[in-house]
Amino acid sequence: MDFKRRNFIKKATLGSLAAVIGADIVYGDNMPKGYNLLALQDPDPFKLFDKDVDMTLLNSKPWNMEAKAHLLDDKITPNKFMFLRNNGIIPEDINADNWTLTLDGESVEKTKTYTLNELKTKFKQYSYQLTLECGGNGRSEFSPPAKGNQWTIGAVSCAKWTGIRLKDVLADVGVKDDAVYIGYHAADIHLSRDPSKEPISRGAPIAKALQDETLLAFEMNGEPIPLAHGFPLRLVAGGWPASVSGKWVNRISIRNVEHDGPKMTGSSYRVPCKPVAPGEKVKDEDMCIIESMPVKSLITLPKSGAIIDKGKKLEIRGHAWAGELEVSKMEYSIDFGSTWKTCAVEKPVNRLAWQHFSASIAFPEKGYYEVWARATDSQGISQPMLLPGWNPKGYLNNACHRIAIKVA
Ligand SMILES: Nc1nc2c(c(=O)[nH]1)N[C@H]1C(S)=C(S)[C@@H](COP(=O)(O)O)O[C@H]1N2
Ligand SMILES: [Mo]
Repeated sequence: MDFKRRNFIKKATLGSLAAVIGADIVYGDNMPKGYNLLALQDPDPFKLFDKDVDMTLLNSKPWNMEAKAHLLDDKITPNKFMFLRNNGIIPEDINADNWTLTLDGESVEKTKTYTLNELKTKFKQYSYQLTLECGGNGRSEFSPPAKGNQWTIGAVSCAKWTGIRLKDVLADVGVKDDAVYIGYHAADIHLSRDPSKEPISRGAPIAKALQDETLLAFEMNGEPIPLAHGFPLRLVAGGWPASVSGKWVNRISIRNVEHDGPKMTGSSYRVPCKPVAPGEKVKDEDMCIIESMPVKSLITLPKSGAIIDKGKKLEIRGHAWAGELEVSKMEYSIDFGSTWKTCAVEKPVNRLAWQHFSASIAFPEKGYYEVWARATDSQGISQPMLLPGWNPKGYLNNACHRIAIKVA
């Protein structure tokens, strides 16, 4: 509960509490001093968003939640294990029946508005499994620390998205030759509730917007997108920071300049163009926009802390992804990175989907071990064993994932 509300309750009279709740508090005189009425407590976010109770709540204003590694074991991430990242307040009264999408901007041939139904019927539909990772995933490990949600490893998902190609809609409205960027606008509400402010409005270069897999999606895992994940219409641009994938999208601007909406400028979703020392101040003009996400992987089975019997092999599995690229090699180490052995790694089901790996590990004797996993992308770049380069906002931590194992 925030301070404002706590103070309010401390000072509140029974009459004012009743006014907030909308009913008399019949035995109100018996309430223990300072007691917080259930009706005034935050709603249960796990129930509210259909999330598994093992998910970790990072923030309630706005709602931010992440998964633990072992919860991400499914090949296709179900809603209950999908991280939730909001910059503002989830839109309150969405009516899909009168939802529209407007295409505008300096570089649109002619501003045009489509109803959701028009989009669904006029354009061909496609389904892709797309990896969405928050640019700040892994932020909690940086030192000196970076402000913002302290994501550990769980701000990544790979659901199956169904919708229409943004490129088909762009072709239908007509894009002028000078177009360089698209920027999304959405229906969520700024934390200040000032209607003139947007919580976030990011975008991508035209080349990314024109990729086959860049969707305007209306379904996730075969069902309407859950409200918190962008119902009824969401931009999905796999392989890039998930902040590019605008939820509750109602307008897309075709820009003749780099899009300049909130969280697109300054230091948001940017890293120093050249490496800097930890803690160094970096000028905004020396920060570059994050595009394709770096190579990364996650061991999703077993759960860290597993115990196995001596002489038994440990079966591990997980996923690996590499932004716009493919993962070409997957390895594990049980000796803190001194030697590495190969894991089997599958091809992605489609471009920009994560890939599955597995291995069967033999341990030489009883004791404590850590299994470290390391992916290498198709350009030969591997995950760093521990932390990658420090950056002021704590983005792009793609360090090797590690689990603890005891052989007993
Ligand atoms: N309209 C809108 N779109 C948004 C956001 C938001 O706050 N509002 N957050 C972005 C960020 S920073 C991330 S990481 C992803 C999170 O997607 P998810 O909540 O569906 O997992 O949505 C992106 N799209
Ligand atoms: Mo994000």
